[in-house]
Amino acid sequence: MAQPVRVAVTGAAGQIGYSLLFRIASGELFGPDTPVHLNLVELPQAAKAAEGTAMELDDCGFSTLAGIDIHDSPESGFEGVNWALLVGSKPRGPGMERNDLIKENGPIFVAQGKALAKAASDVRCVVVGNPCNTNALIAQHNCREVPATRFSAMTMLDENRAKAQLAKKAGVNVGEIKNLAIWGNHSSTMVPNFEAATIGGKSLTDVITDRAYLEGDFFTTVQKRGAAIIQARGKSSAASAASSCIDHVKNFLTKTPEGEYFSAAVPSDGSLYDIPQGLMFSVPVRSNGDGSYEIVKGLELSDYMKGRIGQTRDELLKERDVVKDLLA
Ligand code: NAX
Repeated sequence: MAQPVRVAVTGAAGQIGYSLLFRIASGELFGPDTPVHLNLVELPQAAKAAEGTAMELDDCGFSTLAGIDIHDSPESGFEGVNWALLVGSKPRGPGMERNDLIKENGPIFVAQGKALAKAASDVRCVVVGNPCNTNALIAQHNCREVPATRFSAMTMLDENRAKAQLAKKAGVNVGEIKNLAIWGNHSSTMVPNFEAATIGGKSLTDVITDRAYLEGDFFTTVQKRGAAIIQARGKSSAASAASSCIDHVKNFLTKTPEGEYFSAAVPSDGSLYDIPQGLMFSVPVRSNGDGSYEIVKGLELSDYMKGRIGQTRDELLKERDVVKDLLA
């Protein structure tokens, strides 16, 4: 068999970890012929719970699972890994403001960014833990050994949520909806750009002609979906987040079909769509299939979309300002 792909997952004993690890171990992510070695990275107090998850992973009898290690520090947990999936972070406490959460979680991503220097030379890092764009920015700044383009933050859950809403509205299978990119921050300012999307090869706005719905209910449902799930379940999204993380990594590993794209927050080089240089900004992306990617160029944005994108850009600039002391 081939050499195992080594994958670190932080927050391995958490809700998302519990869904994500089994799908990686089963061979779904890297294919049935590629063995996977998992590094479960947790806080010392949650290492015991991670052991339980590791026992269950063993008990599944996945032939693609080459090994599991449990680590209570990123320094040992990231050693030699090809993929680092940074899921663990502190949840927002009652009455906590977003800026407080950003400040609380920032140091985690400083330490994890530094520890990525020990990863394999081809490492790719995906940040899921919130606020994921800004956490990814912090990790990237603290690991100059790894090219910035190897860091991304996950907005695939937002894309999947948006597609599901539009598929229901149009009465079509979700697979009919293409090129529904999320722009900006994974937060309530995110912008699902319905104007460029298609349904069954036709322009989405020719199929769903109710503009008031698209600018109103559609936007707010997608932007507030996370909160609605917490209200219904009493816990935040977990299986859907794990599933979208699988989609995110697969999207980067697979050559994107001609004429299509997907959403991911990646570093801006400042040359496109008035997005300031360096921000981790969700944009439409095409993968070359070898892990490298390009941001889709030349998309027309209406004044309406530019206005919305401006709001999410301003929010990300403010977040960057809050953590400026952590950006090496
Ligand atoms: P849980 O609270 O269930 O689990 C988090 C786990 O992370 C815990 O086991 C904790 O011990 C561990 N942890 C905390 N700090 C750590 C550190 N420094 N190193 C290693 N492990 C650490 O949260 P869960 O529901 O799994 O969510 C994880 C993160 O994903 C949260 O920040 C959450 O807000 C974020 N989400 C991001 C989404 C996205 O689309 N980008 C959507 C889902 C989710 O809300």
